[in-house]
Amino acid sequence: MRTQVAIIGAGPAGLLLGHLLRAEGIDVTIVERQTPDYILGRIRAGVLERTTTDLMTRLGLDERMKREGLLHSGFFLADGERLIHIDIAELIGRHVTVYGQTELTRDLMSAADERGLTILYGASDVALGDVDSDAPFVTFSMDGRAQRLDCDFICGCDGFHGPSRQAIPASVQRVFDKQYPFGWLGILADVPPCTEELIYANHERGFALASMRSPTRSRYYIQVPLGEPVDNWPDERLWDELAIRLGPEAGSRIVRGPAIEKSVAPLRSFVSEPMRHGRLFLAGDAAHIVPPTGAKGLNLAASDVAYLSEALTGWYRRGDADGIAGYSDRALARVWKSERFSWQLTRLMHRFPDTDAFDRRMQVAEMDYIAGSAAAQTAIAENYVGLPL
Ligand code: RFL
Ligand code: PHB
Repeated sequence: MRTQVAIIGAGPAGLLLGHLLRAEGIDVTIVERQTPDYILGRIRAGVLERTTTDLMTRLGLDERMKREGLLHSGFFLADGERLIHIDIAELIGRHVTVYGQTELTRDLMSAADERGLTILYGASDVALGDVDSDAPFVTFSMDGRAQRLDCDFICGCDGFHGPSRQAIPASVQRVFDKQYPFGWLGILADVPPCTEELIYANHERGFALASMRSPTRSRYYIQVPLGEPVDNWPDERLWDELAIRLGPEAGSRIVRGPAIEKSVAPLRSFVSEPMRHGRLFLAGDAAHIVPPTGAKGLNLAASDVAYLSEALTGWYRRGDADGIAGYSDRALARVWKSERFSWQLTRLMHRFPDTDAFDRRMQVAEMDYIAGSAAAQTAIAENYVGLPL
């Protein structure tokens, strides 16, 4: 088999990139390990930046997102009894859109056939070959048969655990890794949300987040120790804990219901540099992870592929190699700013096992500052809606 651009991974990064390249007439094949149902069963991101929704608009795939997505003009930071409103629309003049990653992925998957985007699901043993030559290739097995896909470029959009990052020699790779001593236990339930806007709460028992997917579907998270078994949290115990951590006002408005999904995700900050090696590019979680506190992971995947599609289009349209050469630096500049924001918000909103009296006073002082400073609120809002591309 032959294609111009081989993409590994049909998550948001791979699917968005595939569509952006197809829109420029570039031939693309995506090789994905899982089945479509498995991918659509992963409950992840909920908040989309304007940069991400603009890409869906550019692709003409925003019809359902515009109809069903919830435009949010602000969110709350809670600290004990205090609620600080970050009015992003007032401060920055932009909104974010609450639309699940699952829905975005579904829209991109459904449009693949009509746009000529080939996706090979169920590929096992995916491996990358000759990435630093002019003739890279991808091998895999499908239906028990060995396959080889020759291409001009490989885009590694295969998430944190995929093979693409490993294809970059350790001698040229620099890894930055920070693991947090806690995870988020998430619950999805078909009940109305307790709040119209998201609430990020720093409570003495640990962080909690009230989020949603629609007016009838809620998504909540609580901070739990690393390695906490989900079975320790039967639904009722989790609802009780959320009611405490979200504070009396929001807590009393919680509507309880059976969990549709419940899982624990560890928190991590991670960057692998560079994001290009020869004819291999990394994008999204394959290259970097942010803790979910800033709602940046999916949005960073989207900005990476916006840059990457521009670089590859320049190559195919004009023979311009500058975009390709500059991709890694350009993407990393934005990645590190999102890493900073996600790390800072994580530190501010969580109770760490070693938080001492001084650290706690620092959190309170920072909350005081944010509560009383339009400049501080603007800085948070500017990052939350997404820095410009
Ligand atoms: P993905 O989504 O992991 O997709 C990678 C794809 O590659 C496939 N793959 C392989 N294919 C072939 N061969 C192999 N060997 C392969 N290995 C893997 C996988 O099957 C998969 O289909 O990475 P991508 O596309 O870079 O997208 C990244 C986002 O998924 C991620 O950053 C976000 O979900 C992070 N995130 C959030 N991001 C936001 O922007 N806003 C949010 O509100 C937000 N909330 C969250 C989140 C992530 C969470 N978890 C569970 C980590 C909340 C949570 C709880
Ligand atoms: C979610 O709804 O899943 C969500 C929202 C905001 C975050 C993280 C996750 O910061």
